Amino acid sequence: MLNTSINLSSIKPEIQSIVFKIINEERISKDEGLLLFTNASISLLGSLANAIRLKKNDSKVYFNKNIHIEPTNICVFDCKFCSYSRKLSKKVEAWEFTIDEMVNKLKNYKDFEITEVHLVGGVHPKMGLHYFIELIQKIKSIRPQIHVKAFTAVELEYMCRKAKVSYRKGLEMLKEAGQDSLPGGGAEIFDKEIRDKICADKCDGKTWLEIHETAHSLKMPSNATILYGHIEKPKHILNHLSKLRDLQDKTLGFNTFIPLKYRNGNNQMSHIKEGTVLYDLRIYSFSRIFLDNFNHIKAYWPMIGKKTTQNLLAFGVDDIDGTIDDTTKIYSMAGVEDQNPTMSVKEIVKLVKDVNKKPIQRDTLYNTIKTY
Ligand code: V47
Ligand code: SF4
Repeated sequence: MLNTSINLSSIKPEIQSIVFKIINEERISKDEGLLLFTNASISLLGSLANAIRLKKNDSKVYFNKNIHIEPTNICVFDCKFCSYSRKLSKKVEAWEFTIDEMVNKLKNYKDFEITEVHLVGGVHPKMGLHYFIELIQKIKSIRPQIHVKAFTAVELEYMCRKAKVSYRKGLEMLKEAGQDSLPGGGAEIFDKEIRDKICADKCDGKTWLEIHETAHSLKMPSNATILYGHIEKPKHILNHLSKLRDLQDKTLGFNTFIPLKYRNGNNQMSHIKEGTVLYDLRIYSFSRIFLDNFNHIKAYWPMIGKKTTQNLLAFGVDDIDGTIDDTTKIYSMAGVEDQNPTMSVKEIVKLVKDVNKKPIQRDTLYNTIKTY
C-alpha cells in the first residue's frame, strides 16, 4: 500500500475507486486511466505520483555524465514539429560531420569521466548502416568502456530498409559494432490519425514498437518517449502509454520514460501555443501512475527548463538526464530559453539538493557511480 495522506472522501466520486486501486498498488485500466487523467486535480495526481516515486526510488534523483553527438541535421523526413532538420537540397543551417570529426569530438573529452555517448540526428540519405557501424567501431576503439546509446527507431527503420536487412539483422550488426542501447525518440504519438498530421512520412507507431521489441530481444535496452502538448487529446495519450506498458510487460526492456513537451519555435506547427506548466505536471505525474512497470521517469532538462525540472521532482520524476555539455541543438533550434544547454555536476547537484532530494550519478543502466 502506498504511503499517502489522501482522504478518499474528499475526491470526486467518479474517480474514488480508481484512486483506491492506485493506493492499493493495483494496476488501473486504460479506461480508468482516461477518467483519472481528465478528472483528477493536479494536487491529487502529484500526491499519488510522489508516493509511487518514493516507494520505487526513494528521494533519489539520477543523472549521468554524457555528451550528445548529432551527426547531421539533414533529414529525408518532414515532421511538422521539427525545428532542427534541413533538406539535403537546401543546406542553409545544415551540418554533416565526417566520422573523423565526430570521433575527434569524443577525443576532446579524453580527460572527462563521461560514461555515455548519445548519438542521434536527422535521417541523412547518404549516411547508412555501414557508415554508422564504422562510427561506432571507432568510438569504441578509443573509449571501449563508454556506453553508446544510439539511433531512434526512425533512424534504424530507414538504415535497415536502405541496407535491405531486417531490423533484427541491422540491430545485430550494430550491437556487434558496439551499440549498447537505443534512445526513446521518434515515438511522438502512436495514434495514426494524429501521427499522420504531425509526422506522416516517417515510420508508424507499430514499427517503432516492433524495433524496440526486437532490440529488447537482443538484450539492447531502450528508452521511450511521448511528444505531448500539440494537437493530441487525452485518449491519444492513454493509447500511447498503454502500448508502452504492454510492451514493457512483455520484455522489461525499457529503462525510462521521457515525456517531451512540444516546443513551438521555428517549425511548421509554430501557430500552436505551447502547453502550460500545469499540463506538464499532469502529464508527468500521470505517466508515473500509469506506467507501473517502468522504474524511472525522466525530465529532460534542456527541453523542459531547469525550474520546471525542479518542480517535476515532486511529481513523479526521478531522473534528469545528464550534463549534456552543450552538445545538442534539437531544442535550442526549437526556441527554448536555454540556448547553450550544459550543466556542470556541481550545478546539477545544487539543482537537486535545493529541492531536498538526493543526487545520484548513474551510468546508462542506472548503476550508481557516485552519491552526493
Ligand atoms: O523524437 C523534436 C522530439 C525527439 C521537437 O532516450 C521535439 O535518453 C519538442 O528523443 N519540441 C528526439 N520535442 C529527442 C529524444 C531524446 C532526448 C534526450 C534523451 C533521450 C533518451 C531521447 O525530440 C524527437 C521528437 O519527439 N522533438 N522536435 C520540438 N519542437
Ligand atoms: Fe527528421 Fe527527426 Fe526532425 Fe523528424 S524529428 S524531421 S525524423 S530530424
